[in-house]
Amino acid sequence: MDAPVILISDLHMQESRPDITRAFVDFTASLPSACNEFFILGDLFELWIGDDDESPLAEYVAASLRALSARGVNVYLMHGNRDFLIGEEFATRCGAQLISEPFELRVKDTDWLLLHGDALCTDDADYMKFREMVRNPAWQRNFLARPLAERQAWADQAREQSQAATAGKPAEIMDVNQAAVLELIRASGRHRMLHGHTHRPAVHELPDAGPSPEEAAKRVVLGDWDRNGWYAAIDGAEFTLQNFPIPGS
Ligand SMILES: [Mn+2]
Repeated sequence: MDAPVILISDLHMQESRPDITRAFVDFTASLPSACNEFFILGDLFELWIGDDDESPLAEYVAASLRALSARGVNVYLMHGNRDFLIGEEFATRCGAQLISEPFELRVKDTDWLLLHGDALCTDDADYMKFREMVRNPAWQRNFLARPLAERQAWADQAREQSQAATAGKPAEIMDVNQAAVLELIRASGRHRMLHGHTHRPAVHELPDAGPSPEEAAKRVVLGDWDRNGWYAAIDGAEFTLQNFPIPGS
């Protein structure tokens, strides 16, 4: 893992999974000094209803990222579909920079495109409609102005509805749409894409979208943290996708 860029996503941290929180804190503490940039590509938390919802979990996570940042590592936070309400205040507490997607990353001479991944799941029309609503700044301002208890109740209900809807959907609808992937690669002119969200860790070769007929474009998918933790390490054109067991999971 001696690479300048390390990326993770989909930890879904919550009070009921202290094993994942512990694994995350250990992971950040053990990042090698060769790591200059650390990216969290969304769904760091299972739920985020506003930076003013102070919890021991949030403070614990912020403290570990602050320590990482104090060691000279640049920490970047991208929103996921569960923690899209993380704001500048929490990012500052983490010593992190909030980034929007798609984020264009250059490592040595290689250009990467980073996303959470939900925006690529265009086959799920209901979800895309929901996403458009909750990513709207006016909706967010209005939501964040409501009392915490009201926000929590809304989130509980949204999660129940989402679980019920997900149970009835074929698996391929919740994966990325191949045309959306290719369109983004072509429009950006970048041939390496990395995202999480789908919980289907893999490295996909896209022969038709590469920089030349001999070279395929690549789509790297991070895994979610559950029994195993996942990360990608990027060093220019070289990269690895790794996992490790989470003790006590
Ligand atoms: Mn997600």
